Amino acid sequence: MTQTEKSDWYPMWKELGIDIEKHDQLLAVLPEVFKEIYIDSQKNRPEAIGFWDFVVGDIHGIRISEIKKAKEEGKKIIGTFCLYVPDEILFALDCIGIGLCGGTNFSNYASESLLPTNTCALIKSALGFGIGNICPYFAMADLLIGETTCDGKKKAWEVLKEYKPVYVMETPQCKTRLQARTLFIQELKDLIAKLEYLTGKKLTAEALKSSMENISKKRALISKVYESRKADSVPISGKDSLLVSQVAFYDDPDRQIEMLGKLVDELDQRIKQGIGVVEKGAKRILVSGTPMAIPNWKIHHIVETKNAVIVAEETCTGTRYFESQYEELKGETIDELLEIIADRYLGINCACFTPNDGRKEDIIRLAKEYKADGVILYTLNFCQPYEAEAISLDKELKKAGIPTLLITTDYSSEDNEQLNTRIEAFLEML
Ligand code: BJ8
Repeated sequence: MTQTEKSDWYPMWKELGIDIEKHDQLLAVLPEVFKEIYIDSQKNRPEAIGFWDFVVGDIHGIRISEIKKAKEEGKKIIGTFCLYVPDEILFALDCIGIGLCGGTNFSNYASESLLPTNTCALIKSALGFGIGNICPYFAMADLLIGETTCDGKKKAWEVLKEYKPVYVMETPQCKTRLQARTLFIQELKDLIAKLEYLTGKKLTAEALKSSMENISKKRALISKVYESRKADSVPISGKDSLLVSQVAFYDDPDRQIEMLGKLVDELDQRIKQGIGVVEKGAKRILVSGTPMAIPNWKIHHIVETKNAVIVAEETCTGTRYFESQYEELKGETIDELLEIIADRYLGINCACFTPNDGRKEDIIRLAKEYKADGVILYTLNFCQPYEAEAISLDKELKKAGIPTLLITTDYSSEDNEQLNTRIEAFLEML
């Protein structure tokens, strides 16, 4: 992928069955939004971030053409919607895994009549993109893998299966139980069997181990980007860091490793030279809650236009994506490696589990590590697991002496005024 290449992607989109009129409308809005949020309102960004600007600028172009080529060469394309579907297994079987969560209400028109009104924005958006034929990644997918996390998603898979082959992995509900681990390992084995059938390939321990090492390398580099945000002054904005995580869900892992390496080197240099994106002493915010898929930059944008900076996200597009790294990979057989994978994933504290006390501990630890002045508990409307946890976390964090602000919102801009006022008041009080 080169940053100077410009191509006409229309023939490819037509071949994929994309609704060109709607897609044009989408692509007419996205660059403007990106320019306003990322280019015009930020200064002193790291140079290496230019790669991520380019990726968003060509969001349905080069990467789609790469995937299309890989598909023509026999690779299978797998769409996923949750961290709990292990990328390392997909790539070990020579598949390409693509995160398909949606972050805009642009696509809701296509899913509204198929879902109850009280469905969260992320599900409405993701389904709308697929069903409305406006997402080439979805169009390209040979298989969608769902999971049994929240109720909204469980029912979404039943709708989606009318449009694409869907396979549902069962994720345990009480993940600390001994049998949860056994169940999850069995689910991983069933997933492997499903993918082996789809690809006609047999998983080997060597391929699995090498894929685990590769994905782990990518996660470790994202973790280093986050590590740099502990500095004062912060060398990269919350908006840019969020973009880095969002792109990691669908870009080629090897290219990510290369580009993240360059970014991390630059961030190290910036810290040594004292170069930051905000003044020293600017208010530092930790955001915790539901994932933020592209182009959901709403809260970050509001916070960071107020001389404050988001220093970390306790979300699945944040620390939950890369924390709990594999220690030294000791396993040699598939069974041993699957145990390591299961232990890593069952260490992720998503609100869909009960009990989920680990999340409170994570937030308190992260607030300390990133020297956050306050925490924004961010939830999408109608997301019961995260809304419920936000209420109890609010009390617990206050008890621990950490100021909090509870925000429940969606992808529209209708509440922007109100959020502006509330966030401003919160920052003033810190
Ligand atoms: S591991 S957070 S990616 S389930 S916002 S769809 S929970 S109603 S996205 Fe998630 Fe996996 Fe958990 Fe992470 Fe449901 Fe809530 Fe909507 Fe959500």
